[in-house]
Order: sequence, then structure tokens, then C-alpha cells
Amino acid sequence: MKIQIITLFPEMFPAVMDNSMMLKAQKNGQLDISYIDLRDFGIGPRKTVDDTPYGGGDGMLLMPEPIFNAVETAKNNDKQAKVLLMTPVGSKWKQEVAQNLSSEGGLILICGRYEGYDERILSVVDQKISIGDYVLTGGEIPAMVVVDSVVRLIPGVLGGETSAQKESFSDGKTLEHPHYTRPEDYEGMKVPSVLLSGNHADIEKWRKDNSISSSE
Ligand code: 4FD
Repeated sequence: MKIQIITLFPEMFPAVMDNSMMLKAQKNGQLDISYIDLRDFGIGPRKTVDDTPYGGGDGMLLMPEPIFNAVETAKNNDKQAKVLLMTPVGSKWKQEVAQNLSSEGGLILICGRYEGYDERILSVVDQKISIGDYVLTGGEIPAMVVVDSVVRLIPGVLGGETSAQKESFSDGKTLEHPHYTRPEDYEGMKVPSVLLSGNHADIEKWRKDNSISSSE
């Protein structure tokens, strides 16, 4: 999967993106993450990307032209890519949506800043996404959340394991059962005996009985 991230702060990403599973996926060639610095598309000698809102009001908005040109550049690299805009008024990010996007060939993520964006940029956006009902200073952290949750679902990225398919939320509703590892008795806190029984039918039943449904 090719992922292009349009942002004013590309330096925020590598610590998160170039680690563990995402680094492995990039080295394996399953993942290609690149950054497009929105400042490069700024207007005039100051490379301006924001302006005050028509009609008045507080704060600054991302202007249309730098975004349109950045998205056009990204699309020229990857014509089929889906364009996602990180915004507090997007549709709620869920495991099910991550699952759907994990089969895309390419994604372009736009990280907003300031108080928002000129509404006309929506004409180049396929999906508006919010990671939750709160406002952050920028769309960068939401973009990292989206990329991390999608990348681990790309077939082969988990290294042949089925855990991403089996685990919590894989059906979008069921939360995973509790897990235990060694020791059997930690300071008097014991592992449920059924898990030590070797009876796989009983263990399956215990796990099912101890999984819970999410509220949504
Ligand atoms: N809840 C989220 C996304 C972005 C963001 C921004 C308009 C503000 C929270 C567009 C206003 C982008 C989220 C940047 N805050 N802040 O996913």
C-alpha cells in the first residue's frame, strides 16, 4: 500500500511510522509511506497556506489552492488513491472502516491545522474521518492512528499470524477475552484453571463466555 500524507509538520511522523511493524512493512515493500509538505505549496514569498474566514470569526483556515495543488501532486504519484481528510466532523473511525481501507492500493491523508479548512477542498476528498469527539491542534495524530490501524491489517504485515483477524473488534462488535501468561500464580493471583486444563473445547467456551459486546 502506498500512503501519502499531506501535512505542515512532516517531522512529527517518523518516530511513530518508522518503528516495529510499520518499519518491517516498509522494509518488506508492503508499505510505502511518504510525506508531502503543504508549505511547499504555499502562496507567495511567505509560502502562505492559511487566511482569515469570510464573514468574520476567530482563527485561520487552510486556503484551497495549496491543498488542491498538494492533492494533485499526490494523485499524480498514485491515480487510484483514496483521499481522506482528518477532521473532528468526519465519520467516526472504526475497526470496520480500517478493515475496508486495508485493501486499497493507496491512500492520501490530509492533515488539517488551524480552525479548519475552506469548504471547497471537500470536492477532492473521498472520506472525512474523525478519530473521536474531541478537537486536536492538527490532524497529524489522527492520521497516525488511521495509518497504524490500517497497516496492521494489510495481508502479510503481521507475519503470517492471524491475530489481527481473530482479535478484539475484528467483527466490529466483540471485545476480546482476557489473556494470561506465566507465571501460573503471581503473588497469589492465579490463572483460571480451565486455561491450564488442556481441554480445548472448555477453553473455547470460557473465552466465548468471557468476551463482551461493545456498546455500539
Ligand atoms: N477528532 C480530529 C481531527 C483533526 C483535528 C482540524 C478542522 C481542525 C481532531 C480540520 C478543524 C482539522 C479528530 C485539526 N482534531 N484538528 O479526528
